[in-house]
Amino acid sequence: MGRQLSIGLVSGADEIRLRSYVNHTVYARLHGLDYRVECGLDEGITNKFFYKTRIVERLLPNYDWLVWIDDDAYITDFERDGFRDLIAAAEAAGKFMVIAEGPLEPNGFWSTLNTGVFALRHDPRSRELLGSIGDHNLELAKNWWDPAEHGIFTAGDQDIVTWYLYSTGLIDQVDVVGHRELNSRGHYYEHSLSDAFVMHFCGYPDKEWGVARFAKEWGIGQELVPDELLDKFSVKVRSPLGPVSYAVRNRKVVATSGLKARLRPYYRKYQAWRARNDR
Ligand SMILES: [Mn+2]
Repeated sequence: MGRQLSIGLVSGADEIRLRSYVNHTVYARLHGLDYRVECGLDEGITNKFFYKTRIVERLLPNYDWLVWIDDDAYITDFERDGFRDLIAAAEAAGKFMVIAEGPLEPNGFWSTLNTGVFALRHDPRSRELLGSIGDHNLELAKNWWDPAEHGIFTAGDQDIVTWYLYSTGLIDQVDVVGHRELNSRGHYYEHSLSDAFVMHFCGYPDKEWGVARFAKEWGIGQELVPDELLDKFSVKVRSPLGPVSYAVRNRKVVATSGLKARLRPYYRKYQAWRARNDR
């Protein structure tokens, strides 16, 4: 047996907008991963999705593998050594990336891949992939894109990654896993929080509200961390969105969805716009 792989877990954006870092930190402490939450501000970033790829580019050389997790993605199965297991399988198969299929969303959107959560090997192939992220290639990806084959075009890193992997054939060196293994959605949780590994709050009009609602449904705190783990890792600030603020936010979301029903014809356009602006 060789030495254990060093695995980093990183999240962030251009701002710290959700408390998912509590969820990520607890998971990382429990499973021996080095977790960082990064502010991705940097020179020459032209697209809000590129904060992410710049962070990954900067941190990748520090590890054997680096896992990116969006700030709106929360781990729900704390018992699963999910990242390490997926990475071990990929490493054994000579793959340089692990990423999940983009599952069908309740609004009908889907995509071949979803870059909200992925693992990259510190490897020239990863450098090459990260090097492809830029406005010029976004144009090429857009021209290449066939919605029937690849789903929704989001005008971000996801489309470039999809275009690059499929058009170069590098996809053969990527482990594409089921969404339940790495990057799932709320409506796929039916029996327990272990139905999937990571819950990604895509497409919520108010993500903080979305997390709070999901937590309520599953009888867990807003960090989506079991109480015994909150105790174990000294988490003092818990479920900060109180019942009154939750009710206010809930009323706003309900009002917006009522409006949505009345404006149905325009709403598809708005949804498509929002999908392009959702991280
Ligand atoms: Mn996201």
